[in-house]
Amino acid sequence: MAKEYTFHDMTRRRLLGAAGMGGLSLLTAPAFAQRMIDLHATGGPGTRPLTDDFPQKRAMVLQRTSPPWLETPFDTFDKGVFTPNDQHFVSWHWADFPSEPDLDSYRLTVRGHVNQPLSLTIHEILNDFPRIELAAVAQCAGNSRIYMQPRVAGAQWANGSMSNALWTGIPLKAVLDRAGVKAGALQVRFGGMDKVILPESPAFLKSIDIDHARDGEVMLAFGMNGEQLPLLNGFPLKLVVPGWCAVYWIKMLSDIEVLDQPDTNYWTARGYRLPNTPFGNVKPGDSNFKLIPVTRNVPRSFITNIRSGDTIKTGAPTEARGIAFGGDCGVAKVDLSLDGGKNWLPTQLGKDEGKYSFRQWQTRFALPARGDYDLMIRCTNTKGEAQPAFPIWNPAGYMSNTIETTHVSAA
Ligand SMILES: Nc1nc2c(c(=O)[nH]1)N[C@H]1C(S)=C(S)[C@@H](COP(=O)(O)O)O[C@H]1N2
Ligand SMILES: [Mo]
Repeated sequence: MAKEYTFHDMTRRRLLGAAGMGGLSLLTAPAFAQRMIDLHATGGPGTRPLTDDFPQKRAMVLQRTSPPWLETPFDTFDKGVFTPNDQHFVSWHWADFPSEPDLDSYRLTVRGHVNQPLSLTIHEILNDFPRIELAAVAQCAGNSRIYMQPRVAGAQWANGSMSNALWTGIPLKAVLDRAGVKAGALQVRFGGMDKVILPESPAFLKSIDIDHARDGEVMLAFGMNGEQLPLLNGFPLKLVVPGWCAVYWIKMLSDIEVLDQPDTNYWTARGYRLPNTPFGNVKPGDSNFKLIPVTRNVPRSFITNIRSGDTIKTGAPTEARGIAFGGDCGVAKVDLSLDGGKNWLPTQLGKDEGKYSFRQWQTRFALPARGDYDLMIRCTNTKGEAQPAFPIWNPAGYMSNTIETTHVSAA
């Protein structure tokens, strides 16, 4: 039974989202205790402070203060497949967004190539449409960028610009149907309540194709793990595009425009592009490749209970566990290697929370003799796509899904 989200609920609790935000724009440097976290990254600075200075967030890895880039601490992923709301990662392009969105004046506009433009109140969004619920991983296209060698420009995310949640909302299709999409519609463009800082900067907008927008799964979400959205994750409404990179998941969603021409806005037409090569992989210095937009997620898997540098007792039965996701389809299998990828052992998959969700895996192993070992974990999705063994590199640092290696020693 889906939790009831009522207008009253959201109004009464909206102030939660504002706590502490007044001071956020004034923060230039973290003013809190400097507990540092080691991201195990080479080729540049590899540590970051942990911060609990942001509203509705517990300790997060601080990548940048304003606009906030906050990473989910990796040990969170060992505790379950759903990332708690107060540890769901945060990323914004522009620092100018409301610290207390006013629900009374909030409107979601639906306009463009439609028969009947709409201006929906939060009350109408909550009450006038069917509800849907699904689990889906939100992952920044630049997740794990810090591990690309040589390093590339952009947020130096380790593996924590991804999070999984159970999303509750209404199908985008239902809203588009109410507006009545005209024949000849090509794309749907989404914008939020955030504003550019410099007038010449392009507003952050993203578009998806009309058929994708009407697939019944793309969702306007107001609920996240049974709660309202945290402010920094897009309160009061967030576009959820299951299986696609989080860059499409517009936060503080306020505008939906149906286009009868391809979107020419910077962020759709030019930004967020990767090489049109297998796994988006190229060599530094290469330039003979085409760029294509980042779109769907690709399979990934992680060991969450063992970290590089750990020592394991020789011969002792040892538990390995972690998470995996298939990308834009489910997880078919997750395999573990104890010998740097020569041999692979099957693992047991945990509960299936839906094909876009994290899935837990676990197994037991023993390291036969003293020495150093490279543990590797590999996800194969239900389309038969497996993670590659070679390191992926591209100039923007997008869509890395190389098999993860954990260096341990048996003693
Ligand atoms: N309105 C708005 N939505 C946005 C963005 C933004 O800058 N503004 N950034 C996008 C990117 S690149 C990412 S990775 C996700 C981050 O979502 P989160 O902060 O809820 O984790 O939001 C996406 N939606
Ligand atoms: Mo992102």
